Amino acid sequence: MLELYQFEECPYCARVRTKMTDLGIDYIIRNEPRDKAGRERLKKISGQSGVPTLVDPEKDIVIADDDDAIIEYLERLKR
Ligand SMILES: N[C@@H](CCC(=O)N[C@@H](CS)C(=O)NCC(=O)O)C(=O)O
Repeated sequence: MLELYQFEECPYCARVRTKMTDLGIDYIIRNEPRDKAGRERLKKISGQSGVPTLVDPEKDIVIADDDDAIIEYLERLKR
C-alpha cells in the first residue's frame, strides 16, 4: 500500500490527500512532526526531510518533497 509522509497543516500534503481521495486510492498516513528537525524516520527512508513524500513499497519508489510529482504519479497509476 502507498505511504504518505506528511503533517496535517501542510498545504502541499493536503493537496496530495485530496487527490488520493478523489482517485479512490487507499493509503497509509505516516504523520511527521511539523518541526523538520524531528523527522528522523522520514530522513532514514528518503534521505531528506521534506513533506509530502510518497513511498510505493511495491515498486520501490520514493517521491520526495514534491506535491506536483506525487500527483502526476498518482494520476498515472489510475490511467
Ligand atoms: N516543493 C514542495 C514544497 C513542500 C513544502 O514546502 N513542505 C514543507 C511543509 S508545508 C516542508 O516540509 N518543508 C521541508 C523543509 O522545510 O525542509 C512541494 O511541492 O511539495
